Formats: sequence, C-alpha cells, structure tokens
Amino acid sequence: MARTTPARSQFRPAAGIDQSILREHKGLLAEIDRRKLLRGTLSLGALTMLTGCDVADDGSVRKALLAVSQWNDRVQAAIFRGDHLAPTYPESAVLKPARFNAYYDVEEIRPLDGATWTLELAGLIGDKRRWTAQQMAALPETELIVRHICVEGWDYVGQWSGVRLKDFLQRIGADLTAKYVAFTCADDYTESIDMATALHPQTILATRYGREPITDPFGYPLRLRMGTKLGFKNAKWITAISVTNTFPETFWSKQGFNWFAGI
Ligand SMILES: Nc1nc2c(c(=O)[nH]1)N[C@H]1C(S)=C(S)[C@@H](COP(=O)(O)O)O[C@H]1N2
Ligand SMILES: [Mo]
Repeated sequence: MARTTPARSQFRPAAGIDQSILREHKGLLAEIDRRKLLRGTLSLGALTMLTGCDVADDGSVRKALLAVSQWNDRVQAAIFRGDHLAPTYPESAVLKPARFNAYYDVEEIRPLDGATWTLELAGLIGDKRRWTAQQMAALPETELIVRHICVEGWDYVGQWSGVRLKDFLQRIGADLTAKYVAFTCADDYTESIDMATALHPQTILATRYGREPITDPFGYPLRLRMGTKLGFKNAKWITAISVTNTFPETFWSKQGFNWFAGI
C-alpha cells in the first residue's frame, strides 16, 4: 500500500506492511478485530496510523499491535457506549493548557487573524453569507468537558465551548438530510463527518477553551470539537464548512486511513 508520507514522524505510516509479519501476529490482529476497533472498520491503513510507528521490524510490530490492543480497551471504556453519548467530566479534571497536536510541530503553526478571518459556507446551505469570528463567538454556547483521544496513544480531558453544530446548521438553512459536513482548514488539513455526528448534541464549533478564547495552537478562531470522535477528526483553524451528499475525502482518508473514527 503506497501512500504519501506526512512530515511529522509520529504520523509516518509504514510504506507497506510486510504480510509475513502480519501472519506472525495473527492472534493479536484477530483480537483487535474481535473487539471491533472503530466499529470494525479497522483497515491496514488505520492500523499503520494507529500504531504510529514504523512497522518495519518484528519487534516494533509486536509492540505496536499490543499498544493498539490496549489502547482499544481504553477507548472502549472511554467512548464506545451504547447510548452514543461520550462521558463528561468535572471541571477539576480539565487539563490547562490543552495538549497540542497537528501533523507538524507547534513552531510551524500559522496563526490566523481573527479581525479579518471569515467563515465560508458552501454546498447545500440556504444562507451562504460569511460569518466573522466575533459573530461566531457571540452565538449561544454549549460547553463540552470530554476526553480528547489521539490515536498516537495519549489523551486529556478538555473544556471546549461554542455553538452546537446542529443549531448553526439550522440557522444557516443547511439541508439536514444531506449525508456529510466537510471542513476546510487554514493549513492543508481537511476533515468530514457524517450528518448524524454533525447533529449530535456533543458536537460543537468551539471558540473557547477553559472559558477563554481558544489560542492559536488549538485552532483560533474556530475549531470542531466532538465528544464521539477521535482526536484527528476535530478540525482546527476552520475556514470553510460545506454540506454535501458526495463523500468528502479528508487529509487522512486520502491516505487510506480510517474515516469514521468514532461512535
Ligand atoms: N487543521 C488541523 N486540525 C487538526 C490537526 C491538524 O494537523 N490540522 N490535527 C488533528 C489531531 S491528530 C489532533 S490529536 C487534534 C489535536 O487537537 P489539540 O491540539 O486541540 O489537542 O487536532 C486535530 N485537528
Ligand atoms: Mo491525533
């Protein structure tokens, strides 16, 4: 499976998984599959992403698979729930400041100018007028204190607030029967989610963290935050939102990685 290699080492997928190595670890793979990691959508691409390391030699493959297996237990406990509501936490559990991640290092972020930034709306939306950062931050807020889980194997509880995506989509006259909502970011990142997740009560367009405006590394002025999706789905530095029935490929899906990544 050939794929492009993102710059940051933690995200570097193996150029390909040696089939004989996988055969040797059939038991572990079966175990991961039995637990229906990411709703059974685990692909080899997702595995390379989940392991986050170069699975070139036997030792690292075994370590990586064990890490995935254990991580899966943690994820199941943390977010895989029948009622589809992610657990919430007390304010005392919130990590401040939040923990940064992107597919590049924090020194390389390019802060956005909140005074000139506007949100572009596209696709199946009735009112496509642009929104300013001030307007977005003035919308009625919902607060989420949920666990952010990154597939690199770390997590933290964060406190994000902003308008519910469902309320925003209604306000702009979006077609709520459409299949997908797609996000374009100021870096070359893109993400997209299913409409059910877009309408989920724990899905917000966050403008604040710990009740203060979100700072540059964490997606100022607007980022997506969902209780029911893994870290990488939570697009930062959003510049455009589009509603569509055509599957919107994403930064990661284009490289063969798992798209749903949640409950
Ligand atoms: N635009 C953009 N959004 C992004 C990323 C990115 O590189 N660019 N990285 C994702 C990943 S992998 C994670 S874990 C979270 C990290 O969010 P945080 O820095 O707020 O903890 O952002 C996600 N959203
Ligand atoms: Mo992540």
